[in-house]
Amino acid sequence: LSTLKDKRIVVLGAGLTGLSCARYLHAQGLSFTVNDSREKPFAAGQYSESNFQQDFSHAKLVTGCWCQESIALADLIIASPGIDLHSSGIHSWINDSCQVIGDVELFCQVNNARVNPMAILAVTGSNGKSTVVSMLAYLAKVLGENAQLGGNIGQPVLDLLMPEQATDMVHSSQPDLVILELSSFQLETMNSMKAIAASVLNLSDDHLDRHKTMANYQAIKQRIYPQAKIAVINRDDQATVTLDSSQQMISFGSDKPTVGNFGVAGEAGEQALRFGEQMLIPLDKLPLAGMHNALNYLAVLALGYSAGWSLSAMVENLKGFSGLAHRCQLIETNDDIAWINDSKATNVGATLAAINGLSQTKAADSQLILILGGEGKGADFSPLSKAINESGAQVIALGKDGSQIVELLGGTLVESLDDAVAKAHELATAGDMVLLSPACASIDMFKNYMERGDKYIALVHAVAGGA
Ligand code: UMA
Ligand code: ADP
Repeated sequence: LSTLKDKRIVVLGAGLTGLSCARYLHAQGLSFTVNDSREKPFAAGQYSESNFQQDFSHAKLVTGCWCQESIALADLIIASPGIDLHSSGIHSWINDSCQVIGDVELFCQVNNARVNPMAILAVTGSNGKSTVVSMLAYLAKVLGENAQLGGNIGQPVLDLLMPEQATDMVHSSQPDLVILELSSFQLETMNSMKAIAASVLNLSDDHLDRHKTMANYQAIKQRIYPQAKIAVINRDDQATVTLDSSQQMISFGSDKPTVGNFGVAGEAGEQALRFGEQMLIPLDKLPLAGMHNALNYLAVLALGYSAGWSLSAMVENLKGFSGLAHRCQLIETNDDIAWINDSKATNVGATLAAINGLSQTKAADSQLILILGGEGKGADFSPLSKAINESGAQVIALGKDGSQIVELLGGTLVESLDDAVAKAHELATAGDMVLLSPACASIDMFKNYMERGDKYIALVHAVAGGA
């Protein structure tokens, strides 16, 4: 890090990422500026400007606008992933010799320079990232690996380099292996990762408000492969295949696998995960339902296998991971209606997976009531129409893009989540399923998808009883 000494460093954003950068740079004895364009960047009650100055005595904090002077003079800019340098107008101020990176790129550069770099397994994709990395972390723990999660899942990676600085007290020692969840925003500024294996799980329309075209979004996701030894690709989704045909590859998919690859085989109702000819475990013995979760299990096995973990030990322990909250989660109620919270379905691909996966689990003569809507991030909702027609789902839509959804897919437009649950309660009878799987981000009405999911659970309990 001697190369950072005397450099003018600017950290853009003072959220989770920006503060982790500040902690790291401060621990190295470096001076830097943190610039956040919002008047009050810190969540009320959690942190304050005076805390900032106390914690980071050599740092300058600029809030309320982008600081053109600092940005124009910077030698190194560490940008938080949520900041779009192009649409914020910052880009034109950056001088030609300035390096622009993100926190994960800085982490990789520092890690590569260590005597014993931490090994990395990296996962990206439009959907299933958090499920896959959490399952990997669960297996790593059971198998006795010294591994930790980092990245987009909510654990800024730089904190993993200095466990003694971590605010959450979880990281008491440095891991040997980091399981990285990477967003397209993070991959945009990365090129130094040296992962054992990496996967683009799948690709569907998301974040096009920032990336503009699917081709651009796909190219950014594909940046993960040249930064990994083994590419773990999804045979069902051509867009996930590495462009370097000479790269070592392991594939997974919903069809029968060839030798050395992962897949699914067997008659309907008797399907099982497979590794080549080897039957691993029947799907109905696994807690997470739906073909999308079968693919998630296979991706986990392929990544763990790439890291040299025992296949039989992984398979034996798959049942112990019961999934994450807000992903196709059944709410306990006192009525005979299956109320499902899939608030994390913030894009069309996730909602399609929920409709296709869950409609198989309900009785044929029962109805599916689907709550959609929120901030659509520029997505095209028309791919939902086939699944909605085939499942006979009745749509209730809300939020910023609710009217666009009703215009395209039919259904009832409501004002709020309260109204959506009230309407669903009015329509549903015993045996039916009510699925909140919005295909949209929540930020037009809620702080985040967790707040939306928690509110839904509370509203459901109010009308249907239960915990
Ligand atoms: N900011 C500005 N001006 C702007 C926009 C933002 O100053 O125009 C400031 C905000 O005031 C705030 C800071 O930037 O202080 C926030 O930066 P950020 O949006 O990058 O968020 P962080 O808190 O640093 O969290 C980021 C990821 N957020 C995004 O990519 C939007 C988190 O992923 C991630 O967990 C965290 O780093 C740790 O790595 C969240 C996410 O929504 C979960 N990710 C997207 C997704 O999963 O779809 C990509
Ligand atoms: P991410 O971290 O990529 O957002 P999550 O595991 O949090 O992924 O799941 C987000 C949403 O995507 C949930 O609604 C979940 O049910 C759905 N999902 C999970 N895995 C897949 C998959 N392989 N394909 C499509 N949708 C999926």
